[in-house]
Amino acid sequence: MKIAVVGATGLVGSVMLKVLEERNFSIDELLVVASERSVGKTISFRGKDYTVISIPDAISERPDIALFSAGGGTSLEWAPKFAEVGTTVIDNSSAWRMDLNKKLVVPEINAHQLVKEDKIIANPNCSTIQMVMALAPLHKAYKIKRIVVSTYQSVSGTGVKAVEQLENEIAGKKGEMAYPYPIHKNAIPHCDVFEENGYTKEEMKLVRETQKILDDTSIAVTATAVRIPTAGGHSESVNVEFENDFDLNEVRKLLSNTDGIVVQDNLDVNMYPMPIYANGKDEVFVGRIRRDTSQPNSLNLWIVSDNLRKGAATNTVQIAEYLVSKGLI
Ligand code: A2P
Ligand code: 11C
Repeated sequence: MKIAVVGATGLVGSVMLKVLEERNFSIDELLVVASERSVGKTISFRGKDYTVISIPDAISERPDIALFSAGGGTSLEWAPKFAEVGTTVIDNSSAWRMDLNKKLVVPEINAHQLVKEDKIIANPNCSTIQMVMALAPLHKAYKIKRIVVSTYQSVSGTGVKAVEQLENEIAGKKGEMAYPYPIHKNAIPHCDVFEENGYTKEEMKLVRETQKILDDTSIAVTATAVRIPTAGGHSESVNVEFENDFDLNEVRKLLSNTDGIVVQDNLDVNMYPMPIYANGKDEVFVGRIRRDTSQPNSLNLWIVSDNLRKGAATNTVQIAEYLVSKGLI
């Protein structure tokens, strides 16, 4: 298997390499790819140094799989060119997610839709992935009517500059600003850009991607996405109304029995998910599971996951693993 990691010098790209290493993904040849600025730099993988190459050079190598995390523009321009030479692209940007001809995949939920002909496969947004991971088994059991979600997103979701802004502010140093306001000691209700409807793009990803992944446009979703001064790991308060009533113990059992979900919910010992513990892990952590007593058939959940792992790199590598295991490459 010849694998290219496009955006290998970036935050997500470097976690992709780490995850490929940890999961022992079978690689005969690795291509590390970034912008012209980085060509010639070296990146270490499994104890060996690899030289960063450009996208055109990577395409001429015709890799079997290209894991992309190099921004939407790069992906729009270059993913089709990889596909033309027979490479299967798994793209972490927002470029292809809502394209009617592209699949938006969380392996635990809908990888079974994938076929050999899918040459550009979209990886969902981090805040969507962790939410649908917890909601998919509940949707199957009780049918979701409406979701109200508020997010508490870490600075690593924005990128290196935002991580540096937080570190500088904590250290009392001046530096470049990734956000329009200080993030240290603050909460900014503004993730990604604003759309005409008054919501941010991040909030609308939670609406549109959830409906696409759960394959049900009747699910009503409303979201508020907030940036908070955590280094890594997104948290979400999720209120969900079902068509049918549920039993809380059954909800706990369904979540506990779902691959990739860890239930952390024991109030006697103050056990609930938190980003400092979810950071660096591949699972989605769910806690504070309780009935919404203000209306029938409604549930509250607190969902936390590492946005760079299950929210990005791990999910992408899992899609690649699925393709290989099913002979779709
Ligand atoms: P580079 O480091 O050379 O700029 P992040 O998400 O952390 O900002 O990282 C973005 C990644 O995408 C980096 O690896 C970056 O490479 C890469 N990248 C950005 N623009 C391009 C481009 N036009 N062609 C190839 N790689 C790109
Ligand atoms: C954030 N979810 O934390 C974003 C980062 O659509 O892939 C990833 C943006 C995207 O701000």
